[in-house]
Amino acid sequence: MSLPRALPPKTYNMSRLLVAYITIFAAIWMTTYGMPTNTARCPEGYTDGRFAELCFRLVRTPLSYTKAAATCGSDGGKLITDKNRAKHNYLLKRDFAMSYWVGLDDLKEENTFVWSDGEVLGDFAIFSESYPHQQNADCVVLSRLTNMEWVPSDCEQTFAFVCQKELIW
Ligand SMILES: [Ca+2]
Repeated sequence: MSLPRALPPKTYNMSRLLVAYITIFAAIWMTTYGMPTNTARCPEGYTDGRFAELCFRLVRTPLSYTKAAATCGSDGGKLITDKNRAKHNYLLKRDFAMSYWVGLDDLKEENTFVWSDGEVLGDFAIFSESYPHQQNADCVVLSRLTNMEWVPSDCEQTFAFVCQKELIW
């Protein structure tokens, strides 16, 4: 009486062969297409994607706030937000333009500032003290004149602006 073998030698060879095939396939794939994890990309016309999975589009043509917001909206973007210290430091490093609109205004209700994504202004607010808020200044500029602090401005004035959109995964 002979004992049954636990694993026939043929099966072992087959699995080794399979591993070899997969390794070769993966090597060819990565040489051709790069690492498979690197799939995120910015929407057309937008770049970066390094901060909080956001991509940006600088428009140097000065426009009024409403026209700037509409321009961003035309491809599904929104005027850039500046909601916390980390984002603000990032914007300083990017150095987009001399001065530009951010998506923050109190057009609907005086002194209730709302971001371009609908969120009401939180604790992080860096309005420049050298420009006291006036009632007709309903829109906000990141201004080089105040070391890139926020200056409430007449929305009909024209400034460059930055649109933002999320990375595509
Ligand atoms: Ca106002």
